[in-house]
Amino acid sequence: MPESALFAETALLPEGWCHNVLLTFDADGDIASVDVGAEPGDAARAAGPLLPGMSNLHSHAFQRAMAGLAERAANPEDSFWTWREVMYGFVAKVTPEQLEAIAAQLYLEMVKAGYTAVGEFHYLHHQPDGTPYADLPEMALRTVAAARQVGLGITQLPVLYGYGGFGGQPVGDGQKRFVNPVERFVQLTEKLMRDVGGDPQVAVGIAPHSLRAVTPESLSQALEALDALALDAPVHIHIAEQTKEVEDCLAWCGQRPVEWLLDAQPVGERWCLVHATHMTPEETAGLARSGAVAGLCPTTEANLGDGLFPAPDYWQAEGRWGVGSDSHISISLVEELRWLEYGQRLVARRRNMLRDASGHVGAGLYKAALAGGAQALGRATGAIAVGRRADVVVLDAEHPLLAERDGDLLLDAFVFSGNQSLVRDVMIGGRWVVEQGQHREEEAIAERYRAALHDLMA
Ligand code: NGQ
Ligand code: ZN
Repeated sequence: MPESALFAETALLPEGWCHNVLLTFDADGDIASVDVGAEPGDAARAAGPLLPGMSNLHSHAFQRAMAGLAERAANPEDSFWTWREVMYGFVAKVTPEQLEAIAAQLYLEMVKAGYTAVGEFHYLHHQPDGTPYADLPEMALRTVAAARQVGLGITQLPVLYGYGGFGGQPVGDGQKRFVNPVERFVQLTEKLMRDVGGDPQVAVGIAPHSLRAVTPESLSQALEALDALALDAPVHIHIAEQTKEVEDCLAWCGQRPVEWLLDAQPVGERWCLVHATHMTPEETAGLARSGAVAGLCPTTEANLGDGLFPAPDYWQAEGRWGVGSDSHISISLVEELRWLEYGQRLVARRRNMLRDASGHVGAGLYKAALAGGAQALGRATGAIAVGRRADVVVLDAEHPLLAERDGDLLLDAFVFSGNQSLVRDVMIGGRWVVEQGQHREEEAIAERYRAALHDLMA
């Protein structure tokens, strides 16, 4: 049952930390009113400080099931590209039932970490031999079913994948489950939109996989088709993650990936450029100016040896950004945020680098990622305010780590010292999804995940 009201002694609102906050919700799970300095009346009471829930803007759900399988040295030249071969071997076998079981376990871990929405960058479309399923968006719908089971908000981003490298190179065997001609990709997206339409917990955008996997023509065609369906739907793309990708792009067109995209497409607020690791100062400034979101995935970028995002320049230019757990080597919101800062500290040999006007680094990171994540996923989330989704996180006020911490200091402690989860309760769309650190279907979801892994690893 959805709650109709919630009272919190302290809550992070857009104007800052406020006391005695009473929220009411409508039947769809949107926030209908916010009153500060209110009486609780008979509203449910939050057991600790209330935060807006975080968006996880970049996920490949199936990869959760291979976390740890690519950490064994096989070749002195192990790299992103050899990891990708391991990943292709793994993805070759996953069935629709297994994908749903893996995604449910993953999304359960996400809500327990304090994520209240996910952007599922989904390219595992077809059967192992590349034949489409009878229902084109079968696999995409499995991730939606998993999100619904857990109660997580989802922006499904079906991926356009057509080629194996810049300039329209043919795909390899490991990529055949991903491939659609543009026309069939548009059919898949349309069918998906129709099947999930009207559910406030679900949105649909599109994701051209990368400049390696599309041509300028197919990219433009897909964007035109999306415009005909939904003008403001999100568009996500992997970009400039690896130096080899930058070199190959230069060899193909004489421009760098971010430079090319900013020139070729009207990159703006509906866009999310995932990674954007390798940029010149001009590209960094251009991306910030565009109003698009940089989709940063620090634990995956570290795990895959991508390089370091030029965060100091991007912060200087007031660029927008959010975080994603991407390959799911870690499902820890605080780890994503703190590694963004730690990467910079290790290189610059300084401290407190990615700061905002408040000077509170943890709090500043949390607030910026809230705004950027919500923008990238195209749903009304990311703030405790009228008209936004009732997606909130209650921190564990009784935890010793949070003793004598409040306001932005509380967020600094959450981000930098939380390893055991400091998330107590999570409400999504007005429904309690996590209570006292537990999800109602935890056991059943884990059991189904173990069974899927047993079959997959056989
Ligand atoms: C992916 N993941 O699509 O899962 C990619 C690897 C590629 C990341 N880039 C494959 N982290 O980029 O070709
Ligand atoms: Zn990715």
